[in-house]
Amino acid sequence: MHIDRFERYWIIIIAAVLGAFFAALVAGAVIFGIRLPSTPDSFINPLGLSETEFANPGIYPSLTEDNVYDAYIVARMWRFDIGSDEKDELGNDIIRLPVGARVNIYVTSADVTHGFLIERHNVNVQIIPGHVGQTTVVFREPGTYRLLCHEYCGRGHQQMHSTFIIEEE
Ligand SMILES: [Cu+2]
Repeated sequence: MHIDRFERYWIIIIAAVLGAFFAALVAGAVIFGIRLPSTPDSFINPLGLSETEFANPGIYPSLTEDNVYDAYIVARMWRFDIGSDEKDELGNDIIRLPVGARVNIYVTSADVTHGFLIERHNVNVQIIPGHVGQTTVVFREPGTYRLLCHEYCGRGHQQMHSTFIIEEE
């Protein structure tokens, strides 16, 4: 079969571009751990959170593993309830954890759709009332990281954030 010289070049270029896209997809999934949003892990009645594991929001150390925590977080207009006694000047929770902490996050909303993003970490969850969002974060570097609501949720949205302070042991 005869293929014209320029047509052959174009076939090679297109094959190379498709190969680069596929390599980026594989690298994103394998190296950077990027996953598509999946269906929620469980459903919950947003009006009856007081009868669920979200009745007492907080960060609870794992009973079996060192420096592993389970976090139950309720987003509501316009704050994240993480059960911390330490607050910033706006009344938002401040969480202190040791460096290397692995946190299994369970988050739900008591009212409207919120966002859940921890800066400089691979955490970006949409919080939908009635759904339980689940993700895991490992704080490898000491520092101060904000947790932000990044979905517009009403007139107090811009003050809806919390702070993780990761400390050297
Ligand atoms: Cu918001």
